[in-house]
Amino acid sequence: MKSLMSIKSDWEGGNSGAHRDIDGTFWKNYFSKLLRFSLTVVLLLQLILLPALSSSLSFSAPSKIDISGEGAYEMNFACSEDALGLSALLQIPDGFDYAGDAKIILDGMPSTCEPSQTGRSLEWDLSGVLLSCQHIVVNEWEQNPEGTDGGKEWIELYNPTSREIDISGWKLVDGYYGKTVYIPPGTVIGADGYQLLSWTNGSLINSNLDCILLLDAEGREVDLTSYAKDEKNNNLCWARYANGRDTDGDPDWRFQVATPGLSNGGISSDIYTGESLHLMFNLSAGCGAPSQASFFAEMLSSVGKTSAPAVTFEVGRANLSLSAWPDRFDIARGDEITWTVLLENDGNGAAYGVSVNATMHQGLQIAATDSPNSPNNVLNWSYASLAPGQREQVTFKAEVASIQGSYSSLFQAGWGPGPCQEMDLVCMQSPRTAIQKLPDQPRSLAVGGLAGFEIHADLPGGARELWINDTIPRGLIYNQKGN
Ligand SMILES: [Ca+2]
Ligand SMILES: [Ca+2]
Ligand SMILES: [Ca+2]
Ligand SMILES: [Ca+2]
Repeated sequence: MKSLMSIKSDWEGGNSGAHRDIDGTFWKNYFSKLLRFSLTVVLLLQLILLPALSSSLSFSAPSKIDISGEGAYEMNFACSEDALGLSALLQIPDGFDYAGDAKIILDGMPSTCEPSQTGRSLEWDLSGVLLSCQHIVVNEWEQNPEGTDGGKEWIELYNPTSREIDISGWKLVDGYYGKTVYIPPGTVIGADGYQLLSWTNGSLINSNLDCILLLDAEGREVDLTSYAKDEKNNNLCWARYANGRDTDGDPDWRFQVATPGLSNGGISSDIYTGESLHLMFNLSAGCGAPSQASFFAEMLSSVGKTSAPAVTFEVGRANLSLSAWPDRFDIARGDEITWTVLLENDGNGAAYGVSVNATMHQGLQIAATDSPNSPNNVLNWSYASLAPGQREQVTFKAEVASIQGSYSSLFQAGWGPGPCQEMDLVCMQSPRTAIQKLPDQPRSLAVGGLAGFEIHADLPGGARELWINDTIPRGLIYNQKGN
C-alpha cells in the first residue's frame, strides 16, 4: 500500500505533459483512489474486528400518507455477499396502489425499473436493470509480459452491459508516468464483449505501483484499476475476478494467468459484497385505504431471502364540510344577491383534487364572479389540495331575473378519485312582495317631452284591495296617454 506522500512524488516525477493531457482529472482520481483505499482499510478492519454481517433490507415510508395522496417509498438493500438473480418483492395493503416512477440506484447511478403486479404483490426483477447500470471496465492488464516489454504490454476492456458501446476517442492513462494511449476511431465493444488494446506509449512500470485509468471521449472517468505492480516477467498479470467484478476495491483483483480477450473466470454477480442498492417508487392510497397500513418487503437472490422489518404507518383522511348561503333569503326581481360558499377540512389528512360546483336556480342569473361562468347557470372551481384545518371561501353575485314560486340552488363538492367524499347542499330562497318603478335613475328631459314610467308589483302570495300611490316628480304633469 502506498502512502499519500509516495503516490504524490511518483506523479510529480512522471511526464508533466501528461498532466496537461487530462487537466485536473488526475488529481481528482488520485483523491478518489485515496478515498477508495481508506474505505478498503475500514472494511478490512471491520472484517477483522467484527463477525461477518448478513445482508440487510429496510423499507422506508413517509410517516403518514393521506387518502388520495401519493407517497415516495424506498427499499434499501445492503449486500453482504456477491449475489445473482436479484428480485425485490413488496406486499401492499388493501386500498393502496402502485403509482409508478420506480427507479433503482446503485453506486449513485439511477435506472428506471417497473415492477410486475400479481394481486397485492409487486415484484421487481432487478438482474436486467443492474446489468444496464454497469459500465465498461478495465478488466485485465499485463504490465510485464514475458521477455522485453516494449510493444507487448496490453490492456483488456470488458463490456458487461447488454448493449454495444462505441469507445472511439476514449483514452487510457497510466498512474505512474501519466502517459496516455488513445483508442482508435471505429472501436466498438459488443454486449458482453472484450477489446484488447496494446500499450503504445513507452513501457508501463513493473517494479512500482501503477494503475490504469479509462476516460471517455469527454475526459470523464469510466473506470480505474487498483494500484499494482508485476515484477514476475511472465504470463501472470492482474485481472478482475470474478470476471468484470467492480466494487472499486482491491479485492476485485487477482494476480493470475493471463486470459487476453477472454473471460477472467469465476461467476459474475448482479451485486457484490458491500454494495448498497436503493429501490424507489411511489404508492397512492385509495379511498378505501385503512387508517393504518403495513408493508412487507423482501429481497430474493441466489444467496437467499432477506426480509425487511414490517413497517406500519398512519393513513390520514380528509373530512370536508360544505356550506353555502345568500345574503338574503326573501328575494324580488332585480335584487343582486351575494352568495358565499365555504369549504372546510376538519379531517386528519389533506383532500386532493377538490372540485366544487354551484348550479343556480333558473330564476337567478350568475353575475359578477372571478370564476369562469360556464353555461347553464353553473359555476365550477377546484383546489389541488386542502390541508387539514384549511378553509376556502368563494363569493359570487347573482341577480334575480324572474319571479318564481321558490328558488332552489344546488351546491356540490367532492375530492379524490372516485370521489372519496361527495357533498350535496340545496339552498332555498322565497320570493317577497315587491313594487318597482322603472327607470329609477336620473335622466334629462326637454320641455314638452314625455317621461315614461313603469310600475311592477310582484305579489307572489297574491293580494286583495291592492292600491298603488305614486308621487309625480315636481315639474312633470301626469299624461295618461303615456306608454
Ligand atoms: Ca517483461
Ligand atoms: Ca506479467
Ligand atoms: Ca512493463
Ligand atoms: Ca481476460
